[in-house]
Amino acid sequence: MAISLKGEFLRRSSVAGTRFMSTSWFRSIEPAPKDPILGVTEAFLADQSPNKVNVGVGAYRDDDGKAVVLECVREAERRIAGNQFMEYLPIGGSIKMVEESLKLAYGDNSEFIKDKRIAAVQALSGTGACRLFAAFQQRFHPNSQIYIPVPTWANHHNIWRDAGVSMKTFRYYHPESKGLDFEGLMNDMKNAPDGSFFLLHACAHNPTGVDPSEEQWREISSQIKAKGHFPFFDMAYQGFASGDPERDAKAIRIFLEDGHLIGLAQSYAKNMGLYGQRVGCLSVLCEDEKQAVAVKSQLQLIARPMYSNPPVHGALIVSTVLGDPELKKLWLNEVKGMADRIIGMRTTLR
Ligand code: IK2
Repeated sequence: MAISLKGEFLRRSSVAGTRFMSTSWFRSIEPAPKDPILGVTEAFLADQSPNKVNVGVGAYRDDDGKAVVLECVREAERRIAGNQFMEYLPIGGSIKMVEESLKLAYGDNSEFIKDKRIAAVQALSGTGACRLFAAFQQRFHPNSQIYIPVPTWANHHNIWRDAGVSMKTFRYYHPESKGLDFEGLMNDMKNAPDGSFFLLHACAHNPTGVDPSEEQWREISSQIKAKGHFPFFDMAYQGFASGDPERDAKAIRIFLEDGHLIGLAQSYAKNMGLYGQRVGCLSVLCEDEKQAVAVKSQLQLIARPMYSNPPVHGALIVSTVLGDPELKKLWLNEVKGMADRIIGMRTTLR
């Protein structure tokens, strides 16, 4: 009934009130402010200066300022070419890509993978993984908050805000020492209500580049455990901090050793140079397999009306590279090459 009345209204208004309808819907909408990071890229593209440098979004460039496609990715592309698979992936994405992602983060021989305790889905890169987790948090812990470091990647604010999760902050960077405000961080964790959600950058903290030492991670892990907080790791740069993805997963491994349940966002934008392919993974370590099955099914339920299922091509590249020992070895060399060059350039600049 309601539908037919609406149809009747639209039919009449299309005769008498077309002008009214077509001009009124969006009249009160003001232009949105430009994104502080991607807005710089827009300004960069519009600028005619031959000497321009883009200091906005972090994307790796070679000595000529050119975008880089990794050799392992080129080879994976050659192998994928002619692959006729263009159908929809399942809602949770490529099983092979997800398996390889879990090995990278949790360890090749992780007991949690063997015990099927990890609920994991392919995500729309790191941003999509964070957004999916934020929606999951909002759905199952609607009164919870997320504590985010000061400062953090600007988009974290938008992600949790748009998911309807309220945010609090914890101290992270100490401007005077240009290092970690470890005392402030520990105090803020201690003073947060028990059972709060904490967002942690697993390595290569954006924007400061300041990471806790291994010893500090151990203390952070103990504090989080003592307070019953939930650690959610955003790992957008695995391999970029030290040149070795295993080493960069150290914080996660410490939390796993300490018996935490964790959430984790992974991205292949930077470490495989797959920026525009939007390929990543969201995982949640659960108490047992039954819980992991339930959590995964709920993540899929959230994803289905948002984007239905993730894109195929990037997932095929990742699973081809990480699933082949030779290509994986090449990738590890290339990651190290990029990380060493970044570290070297920063030292020179300083
Ligand atoms: N999390 C952090 C901490 C990041 O730095 C990024 C990447 N930032 O640069 C790209 C941007 O500003 O959009 C991400 C997550 C997510 O990156 P992606 O969604 O490209 O994997």
